[in-house]
Amino acid sequence: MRKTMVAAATLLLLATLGAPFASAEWIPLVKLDILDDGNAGETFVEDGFTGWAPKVTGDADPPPTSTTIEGITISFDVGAYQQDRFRTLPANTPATKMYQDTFWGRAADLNDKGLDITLSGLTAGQPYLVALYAYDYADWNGTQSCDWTANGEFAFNISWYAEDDDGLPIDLPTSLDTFKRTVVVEADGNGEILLVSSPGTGVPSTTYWANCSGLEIYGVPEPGMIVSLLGAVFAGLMIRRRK
Ligand SMILES: [Ca+2]
Ligand SMILES: [Ca+2]
Repeated sequence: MRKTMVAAATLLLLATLGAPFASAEWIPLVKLDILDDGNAGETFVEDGFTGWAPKVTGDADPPPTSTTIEGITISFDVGAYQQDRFRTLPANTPATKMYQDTFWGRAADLNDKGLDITLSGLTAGQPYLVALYAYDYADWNGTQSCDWTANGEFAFNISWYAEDDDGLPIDLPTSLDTFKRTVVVEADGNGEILLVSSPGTGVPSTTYWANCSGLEIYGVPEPGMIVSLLGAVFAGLMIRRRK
């Protein structure tokens, strides 16, 4: 009887301890600053991030370009054309190193696909927090707006007001988070998360480009870590009983 009560109390304690690990404790797995391949040295990489300059070709409909970090592969697939850009931001702009360089994917006419991002090598069914950074002040007259889905569900919109002919930016980042959006999504049965871009309100699909300036992936602790923690708590309880 007493053993049963101890076991029940232990299970309750374990469930209580385990709960925060299921939802709140995000562990950074990948922190990626997208670079322009003509400006790809360490000096261009945002503090705390890994730099990656995706391969850019002038070819129409090029194959996806990818990198693998800590076993997670990040792959960029464009609708028709790809470009990278390096923009000089005004002096003292916050998070300049993150936002001055970006990768773009352009749709073919009548094709909504600008840039799609596949994250693979994840654990099937596990939740991940994904953060996307996107900004680039030039090339657009008016609002640049992009909607993103994650594994088929709407994730977020990223938009800003771009330069209007004088070459000077209007919207500027005021912190690292200004043009960062996040979503929590479960990896599918293949351990993948697919981020798909489409034109936001007011952006015609025929002139549409989507971009990525940086990317972060956070995961929860593996189940094995929670089991180890719970085992330690259980062992502690048994030691206390023996005293
Ligand atoms: Ca950078
Ligand atoms: Ca960047």
